[in-house]
Amino acid sequence: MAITPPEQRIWWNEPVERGEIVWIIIAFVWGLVMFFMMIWWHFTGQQNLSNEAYRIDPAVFGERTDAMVEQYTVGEEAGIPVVHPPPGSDVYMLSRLWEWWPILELEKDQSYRLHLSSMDWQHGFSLQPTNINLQVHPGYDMVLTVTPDQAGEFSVVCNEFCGIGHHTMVGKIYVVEPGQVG
Ligand SMILES: [Cu+2]
Repeated sequence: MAITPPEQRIWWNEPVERGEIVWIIIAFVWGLVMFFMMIWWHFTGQQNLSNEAYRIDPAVFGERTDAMVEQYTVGEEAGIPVVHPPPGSDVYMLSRLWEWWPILELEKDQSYRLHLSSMDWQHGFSLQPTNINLQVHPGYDMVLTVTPDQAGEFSVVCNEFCGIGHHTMVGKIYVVEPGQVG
């Protein structure tokens, strides 16, 4: 059994068993396949997003988010503003203990530059029900060019454990038909 010590004290120069060497080769080759598939999936799977990242002072990110919220708020839900920024613009969503702020309302088939950052700790941006997961760090402006192709209500869940209120950290993105507000 594997949990008992080897029979010989000098065990490391014994030949590796055939079965073991076969498994090592299989695992190694599979690891290589998956490595190249990562690049392949990036182009064909539409899952691995091409993000850009820039250094930014959290306070500056907060100011930009505030400016967008001030200009384009169209409603409010449970104290959180619902913002409808113009298509093609830079849109901001910030994370902090324990919320995603604000709620974004985007138009279908329009492109936006979505900026994500954290005001405090590391959070995880998981967009439900799509398979999109991004890490959100304080001090980094994570930028994605997004074109929502499906109308509806999407939830943002924090998937990096960030403390006592982690499980309550949910946000929202609405995708509406072009030209529609609210
Ligand atoms: Cu979090």
